[in-house]
Amino acid sequence: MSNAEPKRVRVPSPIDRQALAIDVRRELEMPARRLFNRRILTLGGLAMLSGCTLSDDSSVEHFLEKVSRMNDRVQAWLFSGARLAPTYTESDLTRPFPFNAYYGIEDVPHVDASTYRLAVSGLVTGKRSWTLDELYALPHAEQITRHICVEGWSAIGRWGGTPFGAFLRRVGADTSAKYVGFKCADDYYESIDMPTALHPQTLLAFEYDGRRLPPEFGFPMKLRMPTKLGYKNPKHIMEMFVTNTYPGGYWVDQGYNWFGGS
Ligand SMILES: Nc1nc2c(c(=O)[nH]1)N[C@H]1C(S)=C(S)[C@@H](COP(=O)(O)O)O[C@H]1N2
Ligand SMILES: [Mo]
Repeated sequence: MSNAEPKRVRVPSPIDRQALAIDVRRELEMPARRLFNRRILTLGGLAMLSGCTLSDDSSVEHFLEKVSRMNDRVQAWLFSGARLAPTYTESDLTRPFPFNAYYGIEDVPHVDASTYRLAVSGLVTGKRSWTLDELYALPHAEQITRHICVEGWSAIGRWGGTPFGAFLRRVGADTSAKYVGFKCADDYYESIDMPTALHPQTLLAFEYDGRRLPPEFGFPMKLRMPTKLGYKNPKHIMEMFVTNTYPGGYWVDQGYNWFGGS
């Protein structure tokens, strides 16, 4: 048996393959693709653009990573703080609204409202923690928007809370920093780009459909961003921090695209 056996292309693991499909589909859907020759944006074309050869597992992984990072840059470049996601009316609401998490509904964390404190840290002048009553007293906004999950469903819901950009300014956040990171009451964590954090429709949501956010939808609060896919919207937020160090995210660290625009 010679040791010159050709390297075989191994199929990426299921999560990578899923992430690849999402990213490549998004890449093809991008308006920016018109900048390129349509034909170059095949898998082979993307491999060429990213300077990767798909000859073994680690190069496939490297390729996936590169496509995803290219995708982040294109999405960040196309993102406009002024472009609003579509809004809907009461009659469009999806009932019942679906629950989703990386675990079943019986394992939803139950956060105690009386002892809860939201910790705000990192690049902010007002490092402190907030009680729920203090947060509920902040300016109120509502939205009826569509939540899109990469698992292939979408649903229209109504959320109430406080505009996140105004909250960031109130806590003296350095809005020239790159990221806002979140830690949740389950093992979930996420991070977003500053332009999305400051987008007018980004809401720190305490309510679902006019009532206190129920446990399954993220009590005591979730970040609701109609400009981003479902997995970018953290529920059960316990801590948030402003940073220039890339914090990643629960699904992102398993291969999903970080920008995650919808
Ligand atoms: N803390 C936490 N946040 C989370 C998740 C999770 O598992 N834990 N799942 C994400 C995903 S993939 C989706 S689609 C939405 C689901 O939100 P919903 O239960 O309000 O529909 O929450 C997102 N935020
Ligand atoms: Mo999702």
